[in-house]
Amino acid sequence: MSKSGREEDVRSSSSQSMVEKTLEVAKASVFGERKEKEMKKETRLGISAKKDEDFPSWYSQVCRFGELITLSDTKGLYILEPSATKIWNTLRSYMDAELEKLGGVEEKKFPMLIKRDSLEKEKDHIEGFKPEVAWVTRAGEHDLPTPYALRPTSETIIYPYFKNRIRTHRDLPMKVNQWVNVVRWEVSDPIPLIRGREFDWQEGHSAFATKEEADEEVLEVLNIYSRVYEDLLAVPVIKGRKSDKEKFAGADYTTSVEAFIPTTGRGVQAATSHCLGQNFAKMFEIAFEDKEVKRDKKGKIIKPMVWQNSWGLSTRSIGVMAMTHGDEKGLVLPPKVARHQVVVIPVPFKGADTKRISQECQAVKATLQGAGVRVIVDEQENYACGWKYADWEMKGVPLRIELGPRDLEKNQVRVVRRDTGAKMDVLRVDLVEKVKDLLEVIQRDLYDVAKRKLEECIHKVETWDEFKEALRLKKLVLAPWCDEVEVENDVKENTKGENEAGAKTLCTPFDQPELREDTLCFASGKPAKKWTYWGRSY
Ligand code: 87F
Repeated sequence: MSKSGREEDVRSSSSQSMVEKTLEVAKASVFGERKEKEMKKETRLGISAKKDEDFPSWYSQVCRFGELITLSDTKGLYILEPSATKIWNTLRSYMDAELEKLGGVEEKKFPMLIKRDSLEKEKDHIEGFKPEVAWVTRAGEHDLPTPYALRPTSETIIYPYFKNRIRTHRDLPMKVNQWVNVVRWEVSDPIPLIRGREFDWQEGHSAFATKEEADEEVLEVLNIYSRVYEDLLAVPVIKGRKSDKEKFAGADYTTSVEAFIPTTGRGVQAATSHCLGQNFAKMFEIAFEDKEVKRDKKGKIIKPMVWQNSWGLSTRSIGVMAMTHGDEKGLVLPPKVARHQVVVIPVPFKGADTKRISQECQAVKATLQGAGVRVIVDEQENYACGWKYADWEMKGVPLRIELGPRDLEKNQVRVVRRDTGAKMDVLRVDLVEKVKDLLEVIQRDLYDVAKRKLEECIHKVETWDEFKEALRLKKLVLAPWCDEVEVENDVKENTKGENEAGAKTLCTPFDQPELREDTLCFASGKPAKKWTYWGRSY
């Protein structure tokens, strides 16, 4: 019997194929930032790093061998492979439909180059981000008369457009969304999909006549983000509000969905929805003539400023998904976003009617495809079945169907779940129903398992000692806080590790546990105002 307990496969794994694959890795690595030593022990044969021993290497291998990304010749720039683009396109379609329901959101596309003067017009919010801005300074042989920034975000190109387009209350609300790539020249070590120098995102920007409308939209969009994570990526998130220290500098307040990676004990900001108040409206002079025209003493029409929001979700979401569900064998894809939901693998052995097996595999494919399942058959002849099983497991395909001579005899197939490894024989007549059912079960189970792990990680503490201990245990710490920035700074300083940044506030969850009146801040001893999540973060 083979390792999988199935009929023996006569085609031994060809040594040529292994060499080929190893070479592939070597080639790919030339274009990467990885150290040579690291490269040597790594082959394409499997994930060699352990999730709970060396998470960074494990994660990098999962992203590359799972074929989400390929490294390019520049640090922090990645090639998105079909598995990742499929996920991104799925999120995009879902978001577009949700934004359509929200109403009035127009998809547009703004230029990717921003004149220096435009970018710097608005100094306050850009100040802290300046080191990350990348510039285009030459065209051909000549220096450009003015440098252009590669957009790191598009406020400075969209808000001048808002100023021109918004004249009266009839032009409001104005809501635009664009799906584009942005460049932020990070100096810290890149992490595939989580922190790179270029990434894809959608950025939404809206303007309203009233603060109430803006406030309402902030939460509506946050709820869409939460559903993208929970319903599509099967990743549980926490909705809440950022502290004043952690909010976007240009915003009145920032809300976010936060995810947590139990293995590393780090939080990760999964998407943000900002209420910008009238901050940008004042800077960019975005004002409108109201329904009831009011005039000043000199008879001049008073034009109120608009109320603005902005919101963004990026390809970081794919990285959070990979970190959440991936295991020792590689990537685990939730069925709703998987490019291939099912892989069919022929399992012939000596003397078997390989042609018939192949035909049946194609028939299974056709049946499932007809039922709307995304399915592929792996008929490569130079790889053994066992090798193929491991390869598709690495790529995270939710279900594997094995089909050999004994299955043919019994009119059945062997179905194997990627997430649990559970195997079952399914009669061909029941196949469509069973596969569809299993895909739904896997989607739900991935979420439930991740949700349970997240809940197990949450530690509610009330004292500094408890806080330190919870942090040491890599927990997501929920603590009563006085809401003072000095305390946040102190906590960060006092939790700095040798090689790791200190803990910070992740968010103040909307879902607040009861706060007894006499509850004190875990760090300052002053009266606590709220329960807030703290942790190290990405
Ligand atoms: C990096 C360089 C320059 C983040 C930057 O979150 C500017 C920035 O403004 C910058 N990194 N930000 C904040 C982005 C805020 C906001 N923009 C629209 C979003 C959602 C989409």
